Amino acid sequence: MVEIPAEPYPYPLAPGATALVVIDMQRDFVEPGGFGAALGNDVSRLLAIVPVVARLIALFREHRWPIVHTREAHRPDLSDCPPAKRARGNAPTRIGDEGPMGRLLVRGEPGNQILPDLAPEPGEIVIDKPGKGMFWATGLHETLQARGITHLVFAGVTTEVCVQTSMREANDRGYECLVIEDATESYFPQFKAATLAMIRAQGGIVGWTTPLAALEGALR
Ligand code: TIU
Repeated sequence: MVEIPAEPYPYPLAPGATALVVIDMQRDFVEPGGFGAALGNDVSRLLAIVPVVARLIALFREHRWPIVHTREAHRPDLSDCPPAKRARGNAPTRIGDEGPMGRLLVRGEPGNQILPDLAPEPGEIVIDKPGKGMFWATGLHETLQARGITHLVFAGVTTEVCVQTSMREANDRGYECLVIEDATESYFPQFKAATLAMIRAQGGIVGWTTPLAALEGALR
């Protein structure tokens, strides 16, 4: 175990059994004209974490530890998109509709691609998930179990939606979870702060939080 300075107490990272999970760093959420913008959000805040997430990915590649990249993505026929999800918000442009970066939140479309600066490398795990959480209808738990992964380090967007949902799902499946504070972002700064606070409250009821510099310092 390597002790990582974290809140609410040091995180016991298990070398060889730890994977990085980068949640939904796709154009749909970070660039104008995507799904995030269609929901009425100012997407510009999210771009700022890209260099930090890139540093975190580099750290895991340096150690040759597994990296999982997720995308929120639906099949082109939308058979994996519940009608309620598509209808929610009553937005003029919805999941599956044509936008400036192709069909919103649909697999293979330009907007559904991970940002070039954070692109997966061969051998890394890429998961298309139809929900907010990374375990729903993806088979990811079995993939991680087959590799002996017990610890997950989280990054990506948005903190209180797909990151938090995935981290809570992972916690219920027995994974020890650490979220990197400056490698995640929300359209709403107050939601990010509240999410990090509730994750580490009550003795780390969902997991731990720490800045990237603390992880780098402990691992290098
Ligand atoms: N809307 C919002 O904040 N997030 C999402 O819809 N998906 C993810 O968080 N990836």
